[in-house]
Amino acid sequence: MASYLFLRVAVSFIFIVTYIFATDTSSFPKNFLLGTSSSAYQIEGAWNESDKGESIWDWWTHENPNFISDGSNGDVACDSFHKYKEDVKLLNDLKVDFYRFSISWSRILPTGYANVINQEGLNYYKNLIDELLANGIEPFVTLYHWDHPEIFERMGGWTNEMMVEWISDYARIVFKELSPKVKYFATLNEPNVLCEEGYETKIKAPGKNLGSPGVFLCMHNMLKAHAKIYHIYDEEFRKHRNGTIGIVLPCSGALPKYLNDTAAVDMHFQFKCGWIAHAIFSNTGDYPQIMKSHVAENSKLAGYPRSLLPELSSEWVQYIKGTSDFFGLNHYSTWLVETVPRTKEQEWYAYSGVKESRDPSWPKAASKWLNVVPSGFREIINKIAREYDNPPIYILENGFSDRCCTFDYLRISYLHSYIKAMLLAIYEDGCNVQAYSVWSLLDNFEWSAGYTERFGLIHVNFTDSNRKRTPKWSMDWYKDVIATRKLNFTWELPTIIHI
Ligand code: GBH
Repeated sequence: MASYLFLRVAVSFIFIVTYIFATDTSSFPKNFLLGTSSSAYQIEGAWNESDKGESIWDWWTHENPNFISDGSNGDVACDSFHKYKEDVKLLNDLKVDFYRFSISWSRILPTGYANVINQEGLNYYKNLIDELLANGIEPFVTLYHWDHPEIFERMGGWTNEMMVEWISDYARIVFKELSPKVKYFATLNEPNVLCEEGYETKIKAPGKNLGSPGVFLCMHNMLKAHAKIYHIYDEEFRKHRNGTIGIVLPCSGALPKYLNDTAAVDMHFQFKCGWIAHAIFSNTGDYPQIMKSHVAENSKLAGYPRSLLPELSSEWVQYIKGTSDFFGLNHYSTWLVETVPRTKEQEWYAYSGVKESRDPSWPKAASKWLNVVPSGFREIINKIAREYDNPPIYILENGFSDRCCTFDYLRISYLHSYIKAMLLAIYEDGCNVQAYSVWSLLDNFEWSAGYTERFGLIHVNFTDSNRKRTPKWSMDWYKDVIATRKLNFTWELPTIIHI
């Protein structure tokens, strides 16, 4: 009898202890950072105020309004240049730990070159930073989010290696002026999206169609530019706030269309995410081997005397390796991938070895490329952790688009399921994710989709000259997540909803 009682007490004790100490997989780890993200051209407006110079996006949208779904542009956008105090108030209401925004190069350097510094432009960012700090929010500064000065584009833009020098001069000025107050920097946002959509498919500025060789060259120069900016910060400015700096890469998820086709998943990863990531985060550096041999073979087959993927000298390989304190990950959606043979009539450059498709059962967002697949998020976090020795990962963009409405339960459902997947990657799989940021604080200029696709936690009325901001339901949801540092089941909603 006594021993039975003892057993009961012991068992209850074990239960209680397990309950108290068990990892609560719906709570964020200690010191985890939560934020929201934006970019200069998409929100600032004031395109020709404060002596700002012309950027490629000003030029592209003014010259080619037909490339933008609603013929619009970022001339006014959310007018955040004038309304930044209101934006910070909203951020303060959310109580985010950080706010990621980008700097417009041509606002600070109207000629593009570092010969003339525009004090008025600089003051805008200094005021924004002061306002954030006064509200207890860390500024997270992206140096370059696709909007370089138009003058450099006339000289070839990212296909001209001089861009490495020009952007380094600009970065040095930003660091000199802002690094005393800024702890978090991102160098470049999503090089491959800009290189592919801006220099090959004409979806984004500068709207060139240079084929794969142009994309290879653009990536080559952006990779070098990133490394140079990192070294400048590391050697000359890190000491100011013992800050941290890294690159931001868009890595979509990849699930095998046919069970066990891990080759397709890996090939997809190396050709997208690995292209830049391998050179920076792997132990060996350089472009992924599979990509080097694949492109070399394709180039040879097509009769070119050398591979169209430019070579990185061993000096550059060493110089680039290790130049990111964190893996900045932008993630929205997932593809099904399969290995496909090259067809006879296919041009060499149209063949990468993998084909992407979508599962028709996946719920969709307003953007045609965005499907809701939270398991793909967990998968890609794991892939990055495995490939690069578990680096600190900052999720710097994750979000969902719709076309209207402040009652945005589909956005809540998306964000909830994606954060849940991320927390599983942390707790169940041991991945080192340290920060998460929602794209975006406000509805904004969604590049070639203009104002037709909305990603904001806050609705913006773009026909109102005052650009009235109205919090959506998702803002309340995120506020609750931040306040409780937890995903609360009371918000859990059915995820399978189509629009
Ligand atoms: C981010 O990039 C950007 O950093 C941010 O500025 C942007 O507002 C946000 O996404 C939402 O789009 O299928 O041919 O139509 C996300 C990168 C954008 C890359 C869409 C692939 C698909 C082009 N992705 N793009 S297509």
